[in-house]
Amino acid sequence: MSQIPSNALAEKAVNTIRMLAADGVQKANSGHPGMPMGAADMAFVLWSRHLRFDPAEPRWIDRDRFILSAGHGSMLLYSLLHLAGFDLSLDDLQNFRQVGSRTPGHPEFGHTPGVEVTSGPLGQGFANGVGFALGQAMLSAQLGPGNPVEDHWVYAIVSDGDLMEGVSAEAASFAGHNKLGRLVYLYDDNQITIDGSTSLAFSGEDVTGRFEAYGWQVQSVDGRDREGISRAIEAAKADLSRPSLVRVHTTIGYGSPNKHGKSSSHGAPLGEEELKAAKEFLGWPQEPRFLVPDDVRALWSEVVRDRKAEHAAWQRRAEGWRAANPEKAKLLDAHVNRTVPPDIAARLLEGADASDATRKLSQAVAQKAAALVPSLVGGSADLAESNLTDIKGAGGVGPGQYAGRNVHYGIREHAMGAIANGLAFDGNHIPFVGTFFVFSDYMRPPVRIAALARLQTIYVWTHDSIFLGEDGPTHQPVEHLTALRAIPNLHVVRPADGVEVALAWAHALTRREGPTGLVLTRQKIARIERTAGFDAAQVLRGGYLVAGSPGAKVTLVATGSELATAQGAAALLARKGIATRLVSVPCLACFEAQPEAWRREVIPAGQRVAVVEAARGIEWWKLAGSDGLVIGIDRFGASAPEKALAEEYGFTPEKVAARIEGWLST
Ligand SMILES: Cc1ncc(C[n+]2csc(CCOP(=O)(O)OP(=O)(O)O)c2C)c(N)n1
Repeated sequence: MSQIPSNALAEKAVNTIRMLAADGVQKANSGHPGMPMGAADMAFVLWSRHLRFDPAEPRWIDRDRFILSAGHGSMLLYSLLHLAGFDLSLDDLQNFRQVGSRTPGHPEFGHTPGVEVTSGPLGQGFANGVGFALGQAMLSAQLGPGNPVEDHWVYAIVSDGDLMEGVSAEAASFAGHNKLGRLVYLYDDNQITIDGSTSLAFSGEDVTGRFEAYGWQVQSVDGRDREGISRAIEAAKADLSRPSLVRVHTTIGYGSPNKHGKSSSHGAPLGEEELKAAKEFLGWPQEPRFLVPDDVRALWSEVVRDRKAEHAAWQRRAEGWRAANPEKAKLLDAHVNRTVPPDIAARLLEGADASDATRKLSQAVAQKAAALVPSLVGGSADLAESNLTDIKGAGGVGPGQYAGRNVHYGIREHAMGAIANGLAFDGNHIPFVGTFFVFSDYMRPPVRIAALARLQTIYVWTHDSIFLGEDGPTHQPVEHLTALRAIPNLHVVRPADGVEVALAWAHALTRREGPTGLVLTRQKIARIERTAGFDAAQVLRGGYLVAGSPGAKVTLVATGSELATAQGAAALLARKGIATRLVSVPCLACFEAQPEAWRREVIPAGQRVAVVEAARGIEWWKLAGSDGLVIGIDRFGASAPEKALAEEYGFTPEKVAARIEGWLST
């Protein structure tokens, strides 16, 4: 541990953070100075005295994780990363919020070394941290005592906004239940949000009581009391049986004589005059801007030198552990590399040529996948029985029991998505999480972040259409395929049978640059008959020809359960002398990413195209074209048996064939 700096030097180091943030926001003429200025003391204490890191190896597996959940305070994080020697220069800080800079408005994972999560949508980072702690506990339990990931902590700075968002409540409840004691969250309790005082909307709430009731340890400390903050962090770590929240009472915009304690310092530059006044107030030179005094630089070099020594000591221990535990070392590597066998598609395809409810087919494939991919961990929001997500024989995760591979997220879809993202950000697991497709709405914010941050998160969304039946329109997705397909970099895959399900899983397991949603039926699907010579690899292209009459001028496109319906319709049309080609498009985004030659082979020019999908269908018009037909659904579903709904909504082979015949005759 480095020498604790004198009070004067510590004060200077804290002011360095404040002024880097204020200068950065001023230069960009945009951003949030108040939070960094108010939280600079706690950030300095945490980073200089407690946080374990090595700037030369930002992904060191036993580093402490630091999450800035209040991502709008990004200049705080960028200043810390710069001072702590990460690959982020003063030039980068000066380019805050500019085109192509490494210092975007809110932290973006994969964009800036040392940024652990993409944060900004309040509450997400809070829940991501829970995923990090869960991942640490699970991997550590698999590896046994003395392992090389045993000893790290998950720290976060969270704000009023984070704690008001429901997702943090879900995640806190989950963390308390599961006794994730390696979480240490510092709450920037400044009682100010954008609209003004928290008394406008957050007054009567007993945050301490609420978190204690969740099973957290809660402490309170003054935000300028650096020793007190440090002691609180020690006390949080001393209680391994509970996560910890340290309420740090701060003043937003501290140092700005006219804006401190006010929402005016939250989200706008201080302004030249006020910046000048703040520098005067803090005894800081007016020029140069972005000043890092030499003694502050020296302080940080000392901190970094000590941290590197800790890393080196860890490396020696880890090598010893590897030598003594070769099998466990392999397991660790399989997690860290998220190893997937190169022939995964072929392995999952073995015996997969079956027809059934696609959720059931998925269950069978997931068992095989879990045996082949040690880092795969499952879970569901209390619907494991319906989503069929359990990894059989692998055991559940619960309080103090982390060696299982099935996470019980409870009925907390939003936090489930964000916790899964935490696992994926951390990178040592491939998480898959299940719920009813209609409730993908409840987890949409983390799905969007997963797509943006290029995370390998897998969603098992079952009960994928009105054909789930009697539960009725509250449970019947209609617009969800369209809504999710609108998210860039999310692959929505709606397979039709065992072959497509196996390849959908293979795709999800090998796709490292973004999330995949598997959209699966509750009901059984009739067998799909493919033309001889079918090559399973074609499924991975997102769209392929299932069957076709030579010379046909009409192509029927369908997905999931409607592929069998369209196949039935094609047979009826053939009897009337109307030849068709049948195309399956289990993944529209994958198909659209194919070279034009493939797309043209699947849907040749000059074809009339009819798409059949029991959903909103808006996105299919690009394939159908202006003389095409989209047989979809433009109203909500209804509570009735599946077969009655198929009649009512026009999704029997007969009704589909009749629609197509009518369309062709116009
Ligand atoms: C989900 C979400 N809703 C709204 C916002 C817009 N927003 C950014 S900061 C903020 C509130 C700021 O209050 P607080 O969290 O206390 O931060 P501080 O004022 O202390 O900087 C809001 C509403 C957001 N980033 N995320």
